[in-house]
Amino acid sequence: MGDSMQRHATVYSNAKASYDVEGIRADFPILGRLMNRKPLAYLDNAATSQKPVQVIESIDRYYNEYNANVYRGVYRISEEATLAYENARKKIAQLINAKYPSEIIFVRGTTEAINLVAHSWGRQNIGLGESIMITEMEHHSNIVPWQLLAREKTAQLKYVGVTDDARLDQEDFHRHLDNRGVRLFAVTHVSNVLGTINPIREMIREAHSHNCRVVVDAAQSVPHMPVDVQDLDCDFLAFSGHKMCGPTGIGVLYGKRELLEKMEPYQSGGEMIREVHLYESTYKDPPFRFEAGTTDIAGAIGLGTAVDYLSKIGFRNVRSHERELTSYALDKLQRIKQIRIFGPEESPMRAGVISFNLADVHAHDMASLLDEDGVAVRSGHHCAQPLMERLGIESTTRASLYLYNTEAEIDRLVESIGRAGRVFKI
Ligand code: C6P
Repeated sequence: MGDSMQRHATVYSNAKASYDVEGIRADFPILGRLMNRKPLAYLDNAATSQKPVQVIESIDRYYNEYNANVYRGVYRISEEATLAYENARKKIAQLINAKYPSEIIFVRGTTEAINLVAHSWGRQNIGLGESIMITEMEHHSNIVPWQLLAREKTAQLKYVGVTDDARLDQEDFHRHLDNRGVRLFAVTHVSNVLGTINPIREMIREAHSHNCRVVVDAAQSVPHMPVDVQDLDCDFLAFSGHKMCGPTGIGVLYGKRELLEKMEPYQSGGEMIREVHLYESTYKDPPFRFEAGTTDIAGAIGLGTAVDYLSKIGFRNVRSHERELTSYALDKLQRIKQIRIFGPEESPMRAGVISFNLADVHAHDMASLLDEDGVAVRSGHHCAQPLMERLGIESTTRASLYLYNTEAEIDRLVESIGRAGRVFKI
């Protein structure tokens, strides 16, 4: 082993030694629940994550101690609420290394963030005959808004295909860009079905050299690994709080300041205006221009606490833990007869999302049998029907991992799939 590899191995094993998964689990009350007298093995983290007691208590504290609307009151608890809300924005800016907190817009989740870009930037910048490029591995949230925009503007949708080894087809990508007229590329950082981590940094650079802006769907990346928007140089990036230990109903759109400043509002109403007259209004600067009405104050504060919680553990450690568990799971699952596992081989470019089918057992039947053993996984098309079509299937069963999962839970998943195989006589 060369010197540099030895150094890497030492650093990695130190991180492993200090990763206290049992301590982390103790922070999540729900993980103590019994299902059919078996402990809950929660393996549906791509759908939503569980919440640590620190986040639950911080939301509780807001409602118990300083519940008030933000920006609107000069009294003490309203000022406390405003401060906590704006602190959450700063924490998120720091988390993804945004240049300014004003580049962070609170929205309901990834879906709303992408819709905001489509309705505002998209309507202003996509014209007749121009193209929007997306990929075959997108979630419906990163497909349907672009279909609607393309129809409205008589623009074209171009798809980057998925290769047989579950990666984005780089030839398609370059061909579409070289054909000119592609104004926007909307791409997922991590596939919620395949677990593929896409090489978006390089793709963003290439898109920019063709005068094409890039929206990154980071719903499955920001919760699991370090993400740096300045390093990526993406124009927009969207993610959801509920997939990263935060509450539901809150998410984030990051946008470069110079783009946000030129964008029209998405929704309109209270607190996004500067002045309203009978027939016209002027708007505040971002982010307030895009946060009309009373926002999810408790949600933003809870998400801020989730960011504190995950940052204390360290996103590099979370990623290492998940990578190790994924490789453990793939190794065990591959030994099951007649199993088809989707996604790339274990590699630095694979996240902790493992979709599979066992012979011709329907994914819902598989998930129901696993549930009898207390193993919670998702089954279905995972809101990615074009990808299902590409794979020639209707559905998969999907196990998705997070910071609190253990090898023992993977063992239970594998045993339970074995039991399902016996039930279906495979
Ligand atoms: N995927 C899953 O089980 P929202 O619902 O707005 O928080 O996130 C939408 C979304 C967008 N992009 C990707 C890549 C996603 O995975 C999701 C949510 C969940 O896979 C629920 S369908």
